[in-house]
Amino acid sequence: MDILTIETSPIDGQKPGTSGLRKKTRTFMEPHFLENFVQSIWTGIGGVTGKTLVLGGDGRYFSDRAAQVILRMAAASGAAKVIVGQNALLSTPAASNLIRKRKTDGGIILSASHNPGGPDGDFGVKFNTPNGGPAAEGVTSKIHEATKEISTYRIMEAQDVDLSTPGTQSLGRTEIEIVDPVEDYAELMSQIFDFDKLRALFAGGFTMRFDAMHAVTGPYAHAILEGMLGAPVGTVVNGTPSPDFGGGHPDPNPIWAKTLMDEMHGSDAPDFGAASDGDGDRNMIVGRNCYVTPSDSVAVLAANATLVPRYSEGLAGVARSMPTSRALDRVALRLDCDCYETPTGWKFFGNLLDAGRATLCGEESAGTGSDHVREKDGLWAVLFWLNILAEREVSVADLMADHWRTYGRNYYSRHDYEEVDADVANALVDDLRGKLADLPGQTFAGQTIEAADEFAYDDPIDGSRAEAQGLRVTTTDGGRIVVRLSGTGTEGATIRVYLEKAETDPEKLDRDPQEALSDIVACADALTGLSERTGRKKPDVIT
Ligand code: G16
Repeated sequence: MDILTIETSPIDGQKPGTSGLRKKTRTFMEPHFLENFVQSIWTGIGGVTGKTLVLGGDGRYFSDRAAQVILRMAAASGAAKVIVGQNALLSTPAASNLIRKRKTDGGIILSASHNPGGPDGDFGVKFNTPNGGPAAEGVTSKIHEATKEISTYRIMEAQDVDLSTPGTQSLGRTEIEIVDPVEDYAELMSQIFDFDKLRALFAGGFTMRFDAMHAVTGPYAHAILEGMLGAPVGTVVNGTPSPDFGGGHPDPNPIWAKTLMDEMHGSDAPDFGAASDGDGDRNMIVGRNCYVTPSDSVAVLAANATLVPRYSEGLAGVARSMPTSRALDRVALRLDCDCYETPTGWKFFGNLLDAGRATLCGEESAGTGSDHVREKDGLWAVLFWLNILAEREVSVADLMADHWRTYGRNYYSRHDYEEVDADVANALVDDLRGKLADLPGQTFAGQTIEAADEFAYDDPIDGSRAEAQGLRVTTTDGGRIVVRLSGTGTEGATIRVYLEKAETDPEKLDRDPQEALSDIVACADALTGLSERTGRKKPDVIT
């Protein structure tokens, strides 16, 4: 088979963001766009000659074409082997597991996570390193540098590889192994959790709804929840992956998973509800009339971890991204274990997990995970909750009430302003940055500022430093405001305002979060001038 060397030139805008390169699908479909980036990945990781890679994704529109291109480019550059999920499907945590389990040299995940798919939606390409985690900044910056210097790429001239059936094929001298996407992942879950206990839970009449949002977790949830654990058929809804996620927005939060939220707040609500996103790494947890914020969720998992077989000996440490609420810190204090604060982006947890410093990690953006893989893991979080509920025999609402009584409550919400003019958004952040030093002691909307800074992170393992990771302001009565721009959006800028208020008064633990946070919301607006500058009266998304 011929190997073609195609002339190309650098294309602007190929800088990986919070999680790989995310763009409009149509941008990825432009001539050379995908090929330039993939060749730059090869360059950034020192070539793929003789290497073994994993390839898969969430099945969104264009994944099938992209997978064929990547296989032909891997073969043209001398890869020894590519392990591909059947039909190019692999959830992000399943890909991470395969990369680790098969001791490969890394892998490529095709996904734009929770962003909508389809020709007018979003697409993404992410490289994960041999530890199974998203490439750290040292690697992504080499990839970015390569995109700025590229002049040719290599691709094999060949027919499509049939990815529809597990088995082994060859492409030139490269072996292509097509694997069942679910099998290895399901086995891993059965080693972590008490599956006998979970089977008994469902056999006893426990009811659940899992909304796979027409995304990649459907086959995993069908196989594990309904297959291995005996939950009734119908427990998993929207369980067949579709290239445009059924026309929906596969983001598991109260806005986009509204059908599930309505069901969980209805008169016939199941005992437990959950959802996951496009590529299966995010999760939403909801009990009967009780939505659990992602920040609370990771705190609950940490507090109850020893009930799960894999974590029965306790946790080495825990970690959360900076904007995530400090509910986890309260638990870590009681457990007497370290609690690390990292920048937004799962890649920052990798070193802590590899070094055994942290066992559990979590983010406000609906991500929780542990050292079992190097990605956040939606279905794992759901099984963790089920294991806790099976052991403690309480409802989600009672579990949360007990948690807050024990540890106090961190009221929390994130307000997103999407597709804001980039200049307006940058000016807002720059202006706030400029006045941080003078804020302490000043009062905004009745709230006195205690401290204000811009977050920077010094990685305790490799000593690398990440700067400009979000502006944070605390108030004298336990409030916190964080402002940063999203690194995953594909249109204009998304301003994220993270709002938090600590509460330990037992009489005040049961308030509506937006109401409990109203003073902090007003303070954030007075501080940033957000509503006036953007002309927005309210956020596009509240989580
Ligand atoms: C990615 C990252 C997460 C991050 C999230 C939101 O998740 O892996 O660490 O919290 O994006 O990032 P931002 O606030 O910059 O938009 P995912 O699920 O989108 O891959």
